[in-house]
Amino acid sequence: MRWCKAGRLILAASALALAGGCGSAQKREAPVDPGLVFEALDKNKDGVLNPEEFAALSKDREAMNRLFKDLDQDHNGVLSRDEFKPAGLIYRW
Ligand SMILES: [Ca+2]
Ligand SMILES: [Ca+2]
Repeated sequence: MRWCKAGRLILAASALALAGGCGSAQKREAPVDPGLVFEALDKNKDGVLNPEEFAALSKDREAMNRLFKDLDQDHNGVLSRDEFKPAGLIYRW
Protein backbone atom coordinates (compact mmCIF):
# COMPACT_ATOMS: atom_id res chain seq x y z
CA MET A 1 0.00 0.00 0.00
CA ARG A 2 1.99 2.98 -1.25
CA TRP A 3 0.60 6.45 -1.46
CA CYS A 4 1.87 8.83 -4.06
CA LYS A 5 3.43 12.04 -2.80
CA ALA A 6 0.78 14.20 -4.40
CA GLY A 7 -1.92 12.27 -2.53
CA ARG A 8 -0.21 12.94 0.76
CA LEU A 9 0.04 16.64 -0.01
CA ILE A 10 -3.65 16.79 -0.85
CA LEU A 11 -4.48 15.10 2.47
CA ALA A 12 -2.29 17.52 4.37
CA ALA A 13 -3.90 20.42 2.54
CA SER A 14 -7.38 19.11 3.42
CA ALA A 15 -6.46 18.95 7.09
CA LEU A 16 -5.09 22.48 6.95
CA ALA A 17 -8.23 23.69 5.21
CA LEU A 18 -10.29 22.12 7.99
CA ALA A 19 -8.07 23.71 10.61
CA GLY A 20 -8.48 27.17 9.15
CA GLY A 21 -11.93 26.90 7.66
CA CYS A 22 -14.23 26.00 10.54
CA GLY A 23 -17.32 28.16 10.55
CA SER A 24 -16.19 30.30 7.64
CA ALA A 25 -18.24 30.76 4.52
CA GLN A 26 -16.28 28.37 2.36
CA LYS A 27 -18.13 26.55 -0.36
CA ARG A 28 -19.24 23.08 0.58
CA GLU A 29 -17.24 20.23 -0.82
CA ALA A 30 -17.62 16.49 -0.58
CA PRO A 31 -17.55 15.24 3.02
CA VAL A 32 -14.06 14.38 4.22
CA ASP A 33 -13.45 10.86 5.43
CA PRO A 34 -12.35 11.01 9.12
CA GLY A 35 -9.89 8.25 8.30
CA LEU A 36 -8.16 10.52 5.78
CA VAL A 37 -8.03 13.38 8.27
CA PHE A 38 -6.53 11.00 10.79
CA GLU A 39 -3.89 9.93 8.26
CA ALA A 40 -3.02 13.54 7.49
CA LEU A 41 -2.70 14.47 11.16
CA ASP A 42 -0.63 11.41 12.07
CA LYS A 43 2.66 13.03 11.13
CA ASN A 44 4.95 10.37 12.57
CA LYS A 45 2.78 7.54 11.15
CA ASP A 46 2.66 5.56 14.38
CA GLY A 47 -1.08 4.95 13.96
CA VAL A 48 -2.17 7.15 16.87
CA LEU A 49 -2.47 10.90 17.42
CA ASN A 50 -0.51 12.54 20.22
CA PRO A 51 -1.67 15.92 21.64
CA GLU A 52 0.69 17.86 19.33
CA GLU A 53 -0.57 16.11 16.21
CA PHE A 54 -4.19 16.58 17.30
CA ALA A 55 -3.65 20.26 18.11
CA ALA A 56 -2.85 20.88 14.42
CA LEU A 57 -6.63 20.86 13.85
CA SER A 58 -7.10 24.23 15.50
CA LYS A 59 -5.15 27.23 16.72
CA ASP A 60 -7.12 27.15 19.97
CA ARG A 61 -4.64 25.01 21.86
CA GLU A 62 -6.59 25.07 25.12
CA ALA A 63 -9.82 23.91 23.49
CA MET A 64 -7.96 21.17 21.65
CA ASN A 65 -6.35 19.96 24.87
CA ARG A 66 -9.77 19.75 26.49
CA LEU A 67 -11.25 17.97 23.48
CA PHE A 68 -8.27 15.61 23.40
CA LYS A 69 -8.90 14.57 27.01
CA ASP A 70 -12.58 14.01 26.27
CA LEU A 71 -11.79 11.86 23.24
CA ASP A 72 -9.01 9.86 24.95
CA GLN A 73 -11.34 7.20 26.34
CA ASP A 74 -8.66 4.89 27.74
CA HIS A 75 -6.54 7.82 29.06
CA ASN A 76 -3.33 6.54 27.52
CA GLY A 77 -2.35 9.99 26.25
CA VAL A 78 -2.89 9.25 22.55
CA LEU A 79 -5.94 8.96 20.29
CA SER A 80 -6.60 5.78 18.39
CA ARG A 81 -8.55 5.84 15.13
CA ASP A 82 -11.75 4.86 16.97
CA GLU A 83 -11.26 7.47 19.66
CA PHE A 84 -10.69 10.12 16.99
CA LYS A 85 -13.95 9.41 15.13
CA PRO A 86 -16.25 11.50 17.41
CA ALA A 87 -14.12 14.55 16.56
CA GLY A 88 -15.71 14.36 13.12
CA LEU A 89 -19.10 15.11 14.67
CA ILE A 90 -17.71 18.31 16.12
CA TYR A 91 -15.98 19.34 12.90
CA ARG A 92 -18.68 17.81 10.67
CA TRP A 93 -16.45 16.06 8.23
CA1 LIG B 1 1.24 9.91 15.54
CA1 LIG C 1 -6.41 6.63 23.92
